[in-house]
Amino acid sequence: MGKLLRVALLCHPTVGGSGILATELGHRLADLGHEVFIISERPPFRMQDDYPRVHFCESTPVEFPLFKSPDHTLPLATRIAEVCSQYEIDVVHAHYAIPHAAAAWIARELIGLAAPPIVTTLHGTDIVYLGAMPEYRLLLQHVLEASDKVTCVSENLKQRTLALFELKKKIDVIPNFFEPKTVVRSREQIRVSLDIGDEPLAIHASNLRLIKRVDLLLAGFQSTVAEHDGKLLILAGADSSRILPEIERYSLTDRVIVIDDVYEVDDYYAASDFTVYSSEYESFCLGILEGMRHGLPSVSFDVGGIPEVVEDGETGFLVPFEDTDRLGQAIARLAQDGFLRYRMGDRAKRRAVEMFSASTVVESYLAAYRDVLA
Ligand code: GMT
Repeated sequence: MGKLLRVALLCHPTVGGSGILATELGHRLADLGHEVFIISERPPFRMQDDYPRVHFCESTPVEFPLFKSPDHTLPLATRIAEVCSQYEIDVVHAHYAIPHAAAAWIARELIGLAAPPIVTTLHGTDIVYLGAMPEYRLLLQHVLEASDKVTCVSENLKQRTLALFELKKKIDVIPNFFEPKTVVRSREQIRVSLDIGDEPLAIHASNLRLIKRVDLLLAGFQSTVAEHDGKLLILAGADSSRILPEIERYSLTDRVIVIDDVYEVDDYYAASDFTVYSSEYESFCLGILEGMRHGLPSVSFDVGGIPEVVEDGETGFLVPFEDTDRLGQAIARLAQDGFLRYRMGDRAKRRAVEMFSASTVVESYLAAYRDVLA
């Protein structure tokens, strides 16, 4: 084992894959003996309290009468520089380019020669949406080039990045990982709490942002609802009131269960039978991987990096984007066939363990750190 490192992780605290990944990476690095400093506005939602060697360093946005909205980036840059100097940080790892890679770059200017190297991990919308916006383009191009290393969570995101920016920098693909937590409540207990019996249960866990296209999810579910008795559980990592009228519009109130603010997802995956996603883009789709690790096959659109996670017909079904009839048919197929669910779910779990386990992926990040420190 190489030298133990002091790593500053920058991430969004809100519900979303980039924050989840960064936080879990922090926990795993700490398990290996490294010191981790998570710099964010508030503790990320999956950060565990009192975790040995994981320190939370708050960065406070500034409200000032002359500012139209609070300034987040400049106080963050200042905080990164302080933390780097105070704790002798070896590597700054920015998850999600805006504003984190930009703030890390400003911090490096503040620190000067003693500044630690910057590793930037791109997660998806930071490139696919923000990267395409003229307001960020030049800055993004600059901070990506200025990072000592850039990583992407899928080959698809790498190609999207290279198509948008003229980068001399090489991009490494390091996929996401997921390790389940111990299930606390049994499948039966969860099902009783949801007031359901043993009917097939599809699960969708997300922050319900527009990109998740919950409208298409409901349309797909509704299209074959007469063919099976399955239910759909939506774990909302954001205010679900926006989607409730839509559920009514599709006459699905007795078939769709929505729960807000679920942070411990494992019990719900363990009580479910397959995952369903209908996003218009996903660089990876951590939710599908979370389900796979619990032995759940998936149904989703064939977009972005999802085909790198899901083997179509083997561990899940991929259908063309916006084809809600095919989405519904795939849902019905899994809902009606317990043996198929079991067979595909078993393969999905094996694939998750083989390709997307913490041990392999955390080692790849450590190799990236060592590379920039060499
Ligand atoms: O919506 C989210 O979950 C946040 C979002 C993002 O842009 O940060 O997640 C992205 O990062 C996750 C972790 O790498 C990926 O699993 C998601 O696919 C990706 N989301 C998109 O690309 C839309």
